[in-house]
Amino acid sequence: MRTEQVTCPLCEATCGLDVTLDGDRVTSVRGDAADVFSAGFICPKGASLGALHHDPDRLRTPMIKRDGVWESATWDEAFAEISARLLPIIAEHGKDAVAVYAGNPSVHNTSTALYGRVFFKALGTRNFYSASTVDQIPKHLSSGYLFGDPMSIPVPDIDRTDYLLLLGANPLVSNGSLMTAPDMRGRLKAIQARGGKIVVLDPRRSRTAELADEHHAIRPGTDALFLFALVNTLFADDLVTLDHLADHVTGVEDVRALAQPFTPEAVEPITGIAAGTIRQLAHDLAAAPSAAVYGRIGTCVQAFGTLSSWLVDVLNVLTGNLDRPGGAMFPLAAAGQANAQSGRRRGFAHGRWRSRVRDLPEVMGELPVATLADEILTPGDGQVRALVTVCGNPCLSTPNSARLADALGQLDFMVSLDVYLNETTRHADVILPGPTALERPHYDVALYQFAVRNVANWTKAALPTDQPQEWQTLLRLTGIITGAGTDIAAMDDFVATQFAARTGVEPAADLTGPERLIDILLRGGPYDLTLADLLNAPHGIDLGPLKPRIPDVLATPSGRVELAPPPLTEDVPRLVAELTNVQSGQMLLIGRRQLGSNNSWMHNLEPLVRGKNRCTAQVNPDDAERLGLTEGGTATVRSRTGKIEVPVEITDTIRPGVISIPHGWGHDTDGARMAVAKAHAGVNSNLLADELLIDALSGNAVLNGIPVEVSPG
Ligand SMILES: Nc1nc2c(c(=O)[nH]1)N[C@H]1C(S)=C(S)[C@@H](COP(=O)(O)OP(=O)(O)OC[C@H]3O[C@@H](n4cnc5c(=O)[nH]c(N)nc54)[C@H](O)[C@@H]3O)O[C@H]1N2
Ligand SMILES: Nc1nc2c(c(=O)[nH]1)N[C@H]1C(S)=C(S)[C@@H](COP(=O)(O)OP(=O)(O)OC[C@H]3O[C@@H](n4cnc5c(=O)[nH]c(N)nc54)[C@H](O)[C@@H]3O)O[C@H]1N2
Ligand code: SF4
Ligand SMILES: [Mo]
Repeated sequence: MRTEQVTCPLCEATCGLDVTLDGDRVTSVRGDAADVFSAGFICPKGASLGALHHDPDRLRTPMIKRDGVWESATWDEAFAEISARLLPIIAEHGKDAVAVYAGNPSVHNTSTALYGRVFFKALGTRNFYSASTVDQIPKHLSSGYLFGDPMSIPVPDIDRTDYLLLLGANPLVSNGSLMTAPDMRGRLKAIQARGGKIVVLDPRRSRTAELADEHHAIRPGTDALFLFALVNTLFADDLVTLDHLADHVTGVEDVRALAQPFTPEAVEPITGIAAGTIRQLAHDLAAAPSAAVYGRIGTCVQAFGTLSSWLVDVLNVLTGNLDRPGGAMFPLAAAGQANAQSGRRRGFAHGRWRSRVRDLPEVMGELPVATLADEILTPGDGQVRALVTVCGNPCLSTPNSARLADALGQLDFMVSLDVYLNETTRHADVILPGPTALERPHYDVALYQFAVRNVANWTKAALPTDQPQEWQTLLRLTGIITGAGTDIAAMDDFVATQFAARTGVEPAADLTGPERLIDILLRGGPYDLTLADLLNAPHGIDLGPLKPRIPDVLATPSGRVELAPPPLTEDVPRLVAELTNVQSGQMLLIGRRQLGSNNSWMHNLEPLVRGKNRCTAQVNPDDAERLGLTEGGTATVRSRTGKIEVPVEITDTIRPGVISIPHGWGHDTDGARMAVAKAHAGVNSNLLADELLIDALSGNAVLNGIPVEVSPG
C-alpha cells in the first residue's frame, strides 16, 4: 500500500488529493490535508478518480471503425489509418478542410495543453473550434480590449475581499471558474466571518445564493442592463473613485455617456430587479472597503455575453477595486503566465478572419462552435470534410446538437482523442485513448493563471502505463501531417528549443516531454523555480497572495486600461434597443450544474449517478400551475431546434418564467459504449439550444435564456 499526491485535473479548483494504491488498484482517494492550496478539500468528482481509472468502459487501446464495426487496433495500425485517410483530404481540399474541436478537459491535461497547439499549428486550419465558444470567450474578448491581452482576466481576491458581487456563477457547485480556488464554501464563509458581504444575481436560488447575504433573481440574459444601471448610478450619485488607477485608465467619460440611457428605472421592468435595489447595490459596492464584481458562465453564454463581461470589469475599475488587495486582481503564475512573457505584442484584435458560411468573427484564433455544423454541411470551396476532436463531446455540449450529430455523420473522416466511445466519438473512424489522471504527470499550466493565490504543484504519474502519453500521440499526429515521420524524440527536442528560445533558458539535458517544458517555463518564470523544486514539494509550493500588477500587466496600445474600446462599445446600441423590447411572458430555458456531473462525461461512474434522476426540468410553482405541470410528471419542452420530454420538479428556488434543465445528459444514443450512463441517460438539453442565437460580438453560443414552449405530457 502506498499513497501518492495527485492534483485533481477534473475542474478548475486544482485540489491536492491523496490517492492510496494497493498494487495497481486504487483503494481510496481523499483530500490531501497538507496541500498548500486545498488543505484537504475534495468533492464527489475528485473522489471518483479511482472509479474513472477502473471503469471497464474506458478505452485502453485505439479503435478503428471498419464498415461500421469497431475493432481494437494497435497504435501503428491506428496511425496508418489516419495517415491513409487524412492526408488525401488535405492534399485534395487544403488544410481548412480539416476542422479541430478541442474540448474542456484538453485545458486540464498537461499533455494536450502543451502539445495540442503543436499539432494544431501543423494542421494550420482556420477551422479551429473549442468549448471556449460555449463558455468564456466573451471574457477573453472583453479582457483583450480592456487590458491588451485576452488572458489578462482579473480574478476576485476572494481571501481578502469585503464585498463579493457574483453574477451567473454557482461556485459552491462548480467549485469556481476563471477563479481557481479550492474549497469555495470555506472561502465564502470566511468573507462573512470577517464581516464581509456576498451578493448573488441568479435566476435561481442556487446553493451559492442560499449561502449569500443577498440574492436577487434576475431575468435571464439581462445582466448587461443591470450592470450598466450600476454604472449609471455610480456616475449619477458621484460614487466613481478611481484611486490608484487614475493615471492608468482612459475612456471614463465615454463610459459615463454610454451609461446615460440605463437608469435603474429603465432596466427594472426588463431585469426584474427593482430600481431601489440597484441603487442600494451601487452604493454598497462603492462604500465597501474592498469589493470584487465577478461574473461567470451565466453572464457569458447569453446574447450580451461580451458586454456583460466588459461591464463587470468596468465596475471593478470605477470603484477603484481593480488591481488592489480585496478587489479583482491579476494572478502571476509560476509557469506560462501569458501576460508576463517578455516581448509581448501590444494591442489585441478579433475578427482577423471570419467563418465561411455565417461570416462570424475569429476570436483568439478560433471560430464559434455554433457554426461548425454549417461549415460541414454547406458545400463549396473550404467545406469541412474531416474533423479531429481532442477531449470534446460537442454532440452533447454545443447548440442544436442533433444537427451537429447529422453533420458528423456526413464527414469523410473523423479522429477523436478520447477515453470513451460516446455520443460524439461514435461518429469517428479512429479513436485514440489517453492514460488516466493517475497514469500521467500533471501541472496545471492553464488554471494557475487564474488562481486566487499564486501556487505551483507538480504531480508525478501515480501509476505506470503501457499506453503512450497524449503528448506522444499528438507528436505522432504532427509527424503525419508535416511528413516529419515517427521520430517523436526529435520533434520533442524541437518543441523544447522553441520554448527555450521564448523564455531565454536552456532546456534541461536530462528531461523530456512535459517535464522538460514545464521546467523551462518555471525557470523562465517570475519565481525562478525548477521542476526539481516542485518534485521536492509534493503538497505544492505557496507563492503568496496576489500582488498588484498594473501598469506592467497592461498591453493595450495606450499602455492603460482602455475602458471604452470601440470594438466593444459598438455593441451598446444593440443593448439600448433591449430597453424598449416588450416582454412577452415567454418561458426562458437556463441550465444548472450539479456536484456529481462534469459537463457530459462522468455519468458512466456509478458513484456519481446513483440516487434519483437529476436530469429534471425545474419550474416555479406559479408556472407549474399555469402550464398544468405536475411534480414528477413529464414536461414537453420545445424550441425552434427541437423537442424533449423531461420529468418536472416544482420548486420555488427558480424565478417565474424560467425553466432549468442541466446540460450534459442524453446518453441513450445508439453506438455509444457507456453502460452505466445509458442506464441513467437523461435528456440532452442542447437539442433545444438554438445555434442561431449567439452573442453578436464574440459568436459565443446562447445557452441560457433560450425561448421555449412548455406543455404537460
Ligand atoms: N446547455 C449548456 N451547454 C453547455 C454548458 C452549459 O452551461 N449549458 N456549458 C458549456 C461549457 S462551460 C463547456 S466547458 C462545454 C464542455 O464541452 P466539451 O468539452 O465538448 O464536453 P465535455 O463534456 O467536457 O467532454 C469532454 C470529453 O473529453 C473526454 N475526456 C475526458 N478526459 C479525457 C482525457 O484525459 N483525454 C482525452 N483524450 N479525452 C478525455 C470525455 O470522454 C469527453 O468525450 O459544455 C458547454 N455546454
Ligand atoms: N460539478 C461541476 N462542476 C463544474 C462543471 C460541471 O459540469 N459540474 N463544469 C465546469 C465548467 S466547464 C465550468 S465553465 C464551470 C462553470 O462555473 P459556474 O459559472 O459557477 O457554473 P454554474 O454552476 O453553471 O453557474 C451558473 C449560474 O448562472 C445562473 N444563470 C443562468 N442564466 C443566467 C443569467 O442570464 N444571468 C445570471 N446572472 N445568472 C444566470 C445559473 O442559474 C447558474 O446558477 O464549472 C466547472 N465546474
Ligand atoms: S473540486 Fe474540482 S479539483 Fe477539487 S476534487 Fe472536485 S473536481 Fe477535483
Ligand atoms: Mo466550461
